[in-house]
Order: sequence, then C-alpha cells, then structure tokens
Amino acid sequence: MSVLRLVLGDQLSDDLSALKDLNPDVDTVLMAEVRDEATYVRHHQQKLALVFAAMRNHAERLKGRGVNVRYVRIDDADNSGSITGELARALDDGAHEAVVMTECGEWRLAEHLAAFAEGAGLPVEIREDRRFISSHDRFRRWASGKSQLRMEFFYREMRRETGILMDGDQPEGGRWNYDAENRKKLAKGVTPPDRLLIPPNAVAREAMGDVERLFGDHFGSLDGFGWATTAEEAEASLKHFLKDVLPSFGDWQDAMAEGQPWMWHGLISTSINLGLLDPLDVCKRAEAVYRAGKAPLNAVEGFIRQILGWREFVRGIYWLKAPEYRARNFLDADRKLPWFYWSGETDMACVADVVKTTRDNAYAHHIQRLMVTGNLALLLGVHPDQVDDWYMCVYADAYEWVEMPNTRGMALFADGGIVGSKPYAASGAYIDRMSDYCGACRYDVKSKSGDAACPFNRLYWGFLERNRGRLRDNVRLAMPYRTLEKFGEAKRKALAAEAEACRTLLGAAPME
Ligand code: FAD
Ligand code: DLZ
Ligand code: SF4
Repeated sequence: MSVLRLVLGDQLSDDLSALKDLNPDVDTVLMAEVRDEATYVRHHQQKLALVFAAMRNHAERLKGRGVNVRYVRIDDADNSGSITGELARALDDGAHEAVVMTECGEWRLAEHLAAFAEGAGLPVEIREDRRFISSHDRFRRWASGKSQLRMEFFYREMRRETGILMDGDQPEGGRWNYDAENRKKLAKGVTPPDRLLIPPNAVAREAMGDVERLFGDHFGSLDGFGWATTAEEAEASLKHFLKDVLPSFGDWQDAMAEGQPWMWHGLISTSINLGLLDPLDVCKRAEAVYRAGKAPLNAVEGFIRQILGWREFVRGIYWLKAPEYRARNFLDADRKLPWFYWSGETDMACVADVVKTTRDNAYAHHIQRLMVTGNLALLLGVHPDQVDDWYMCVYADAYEWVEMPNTRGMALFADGGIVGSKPYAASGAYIDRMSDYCGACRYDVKSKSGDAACPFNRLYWGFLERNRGRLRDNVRLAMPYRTLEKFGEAKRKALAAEAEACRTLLGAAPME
C-alpha cells in the first residue's frame, strides 16, 4: 500500500512516529512550506529562515536515505498556501491509498488536520508525537483528581520514572531542587563564555534570501542568524554547551547583564522544538556530565528541570486545557501592548536591552522574557491576546504549545493559577538585584513615584490594588496585601493613580 506521510516544519526528527513503518519503495513524504504557517502570526524573520532551512536540510537528509520526498517551496507557483491544501494536491493523482501523520503541536493546525481527515475520503492515521518524555495519557493520569497542578511534583514523578538524577528511590544529593543556589547576580569581573553560534550553511543562506524577499516586513533582523538548521549542527551546539557552559548554568541562571544575550543558557530550544535534538537524550547527557564530575549538581539539576520538568509540564497543560485556555484572562487585563515592545524605543534600560536582543537574535533568555517584558506587561495590564501575539512573533523557538502556558500562564497569571501559584509581579528592586541594567537607566530604581521613578515601582502597588478582589486571598500574596491594607485608603488611591499615570505615560492605552 502506498502511503503519503506528512512531516511538518517542527517534526524534523529521524524517529518521527509518522515515518516508523515507511516503505521507501512506494511511500512519499510530503513537506510543504506554506503561507498559512508563515503568516498566522508574523514570525520573526530568523524563525522563518530557521524553519525553512531546517525543513530543506531535513528533506535532503531523507532523500539521501532513499526516501521519496515531495517538497513544496514557499514560492512554488502552484503552492496552495496551506498544509491541508498541499495534502489535497499531493493526493490528486490518486497514487496514495492512505495518509499517515504525527499529531501536530498546535490546536489551530490540529483542527484543520482533523477536518481534513474527516473529509479526505481515504484512511488518515494521526499518530502520537513520541518525541516528548511524557505522553498525553501519562500527563492526564498525573493531573487527574488533583485540585492543583504544580510543576515541581510532576517533575519529581518524571525524575522517578526516567531515573534521571536519582540515587535509588531518592533524589541525587538528597534534594529535588537546587534553585536556592541558582539565583546569583552576575559577580563583578565574571563574563559569560564565548558562544558557538552556527554560521548559516548554504541552505540557510538561501532560506534567508527567500525570507528577506517574501517576509522582509516581518519583525527582526536576519543579520545575526546563528541557529542550527541540521541535526549535526544542533549536536555541535549541544556538545559545546555541555562541555563549556553547563558547569556554570546554575550559578547565573537568573542573572541578566546589558549586552549579554546568551549568558550561560543552552540556546537549544529552537533545536529541541524543531526535532533536531531529543529532549530525553539532552537530559541524559547533561546527567552524564555531572556523573563524570565535570559539572556541579546545582547546574545540572537546574538545567534538567527546565526540560524534564517545565517543558513537559507546559506541554501537558496546553493539551489538557486547550482550547479554552487560549481565552483565559483572569485579571481582566484590557490594555494595548505599548509600541516600544516592537521599536525598542524606551528609556527603560532593561526593556530596551531585551527588545534589542529579541530583534537582533530572535532570542531572550528566560528571566528576560519573564521578569522584564513579561512582568511589565503583567503590571501594565496588557490584554493576554496582545502579549501572546508578541511572544509568538518575536522568538525563534515560539510554538503555541510552549509559548502560551509560559506567557498567559506563567508571566501574566491570566490562567488564574494553573501554571504558577502566584503572579510573578515584581518591582524594579528585583531587576536591580539580578542585573546591571539600573545603573545606566534614566529612571531611578530607588524612587517610587513621579516621572523620574522606575516604572516597575510606579506600577507595582497599583497592580496589586487594581487586582485586590482577584488576588487578595492568594496565600502567596498575603504579605504584600497586608502591607497594602496598612497603607490605608488614601495612600492606596494615590498608588492606583500613580500606576494609572504610568500606564498612560508608557502608552498602555485601553483597547478599543
Ligand atoms: P535554557 O535556559 O538553556 O533552558 C534549557 C531548555 O529548557 C530550553 O532550551 C527549553 O527547551 C527548556 N525550557 C526552559 N524553560 C522552559 C519553560 N519555561 N518552558 C518550556 N521549556 C523550557 N520556550 C520555548 O521553547 N518557546 C517559547 O515560545 C517560549 N516562550 C516563553 C514565553 C515566556 C513569557 C517565558 C517566560 C518563557 C518562554 N519560554 C519559551 C521558555 C524559555 O524562556 C525558553 O525555553 C528558553 O529561554 C530557551 O532558551 P535556552 O535554550 O537558552 O534555554
Ligand atoms: C512554524 C512553521 C512555519 C513558519 N512554517 C511552516 C511551513 O511552512 N510548513 C510546515 O509544515 N510547518 C511550518 N511551521 C511549523 C508549524 O507551524 C507547526 O508544525 C505547527 O504550528 C504545529 O506546531
Ligand atoms: Fe528597568 Fe527600572 Fe532598572 Fe530602569 S530603573 S533598568 S526601568 S528596573
């Protein structure tokens, strides 16, 4: 039987379930660059070039193994513009008797593919994506009957189940979590290591040209493109990280520094999300570095938790709660995203630096995403749809299944406490503690009111006051709410007015 096998742009793994029983003599693999996927959000130019280049390289890899690949380029004259359109075109000649695919990562496209399967008129098999460590079923079983879903407890189960960083049935070193050791501000005289950025190969250069020509008006610059677009390049990047960077990952995990986009981070989310690296393999290899005595436990545990814990957890939440998760707005946030999120034109040194690295590299590390741009959007009360759209548009690793629980859940608390137990709202003091941004900033991080004061300070108490009815009973916010109560009504009103003035100053206007 001749089978048409669909491989999507983020399904570039050798062991993809859709290819398991492929018969190279009669089957065809369909890969299609399409406008719908390139424009359903206006992805950063580097992300488009990355996806197209990685798809083209993967197609060549499959062809090299004798697989018959039907590859549709973005500017092919007959390109229908959608994945389902390309499936229909590929079936037109009646040569295939069935379609096999791996479930896709986003609800939006999953719905289109389900509708296609319904009306295809031939058998369509949608297989589970086995590139995750926890299956949907496994996550549902864990979540079932729990009133609260906390990443930490899910992560412990994943540790037990995989045996990673376990000493018998106990966590290696006696503790599950070494976070307390991973919150250091960058010490004076310490500079991040040189990083292995991958110079674009010929295929990537061609893809960059296509993107410039067809999507040159999308956000971001292509100049600094340094992403792996083949499994071999991703492997080189991972090897460099494990050897030269991982040992200090923990110490500086939460630190930020002006003009230092990479710090000690892995820079591997793009490759894992595309399928060029396998998450379980990455965890095992990080553990091996620890077992060989080449990296301390706090670094390795901290790194593994991001993948075995957070990455698996947010994926589980997305599929457990979608599609209604995508409409959640627990804090009734109703403001527009200020323009400087795109232009970078702001006197806030921290925000300007994060937007710059985002524009130049399609990357910002976790704390920059969470505690600078995310925290500011939370304090301003920007509508979650606008914030989600920004995060989807600007990062090379953005896919809704991972972006949305991080943005709507972790950063904005728009899910009311599914991903995190409290909002990560913080004043300028946090950014000052974890970075060198404030020294060079026009705003005064010690000052709480007036136009010269740090906007994070001006917004912080007003945020708590505005959301008093929704957040006051959150036990993790008991302390700040006690302080707010002690301020008395007149001061609370003044704080609310201060925050409102700041929202206006920063251009967070009400949505029409
Ligand atoms: P490292 O810091 O080296 O971490 C190692 C790996 O752990 C990452 O490559 C990633 O695969 C995984 N990881 C770390 N934190 C998380 C997390 N919170 N959730 C899921 N996986 C995690 N990550 C994405 O892959 N795509 C997104 O669209 C995305 N959007 C985000 C939006 C917001 C508001 C926030 C706060 C975080 C977001 N993250 C997203 C998570 C995280 O910021 C990135 O995975 C990380 O910065 C990628 O860089 P790295 O490879 O250097 O990560
Ligand atoms: C992200 C992306 C982009 C930009 N372009 C394509 C494409 O042209 N063809 C394709 O098959 N996949 C693309 N992708 C990845 C898909 O958007 C992704 O598979 C879904 O969003 C599910 O995660
Ligand atoms: Fe950011 Fe405020 Fe510090 Fe300026 S003073 S860098 S706005 S935290």
